[in-house]
Amino acid sequence: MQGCALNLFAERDSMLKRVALILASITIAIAGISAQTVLASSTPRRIEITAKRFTYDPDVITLKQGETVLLVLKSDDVSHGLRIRELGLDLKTSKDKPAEKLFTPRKAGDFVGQCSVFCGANHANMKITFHVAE
Ligand SMILES: [Cu+2]
Repeated sequence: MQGCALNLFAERDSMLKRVALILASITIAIAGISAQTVLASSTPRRIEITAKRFTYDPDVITLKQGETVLLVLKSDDVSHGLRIRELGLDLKTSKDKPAEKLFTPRKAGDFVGQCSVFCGANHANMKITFHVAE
């Protein structure tokens, strides 16, 4: 009789341990997922654009509406800008001073950006397209 009670106690004890183990695993899994979420939202995709008389490289950028990205505009020669009025974007850069800006497109569509700092004869034709997907 006493042996039976001990056995029951041991069984209950091992079940409690199993439950505790499962709960611990779930907690770790949830913590992992939220850590990933925090990491994903705190490190936006970095997009580097190099401006050079009279082009941008790349000259087509694909973004997602509502997704924040870090735009980095560099220049290989003189001062340049990048302005897209419809998206409220205006960056300016000079040769040794890249411009960095967190940017979240709020509208979907194709938007043509233009250099906003006079940089020479073909300045008016210095264009870039932002393709913002829904
Ligand atoms: Cu220009």
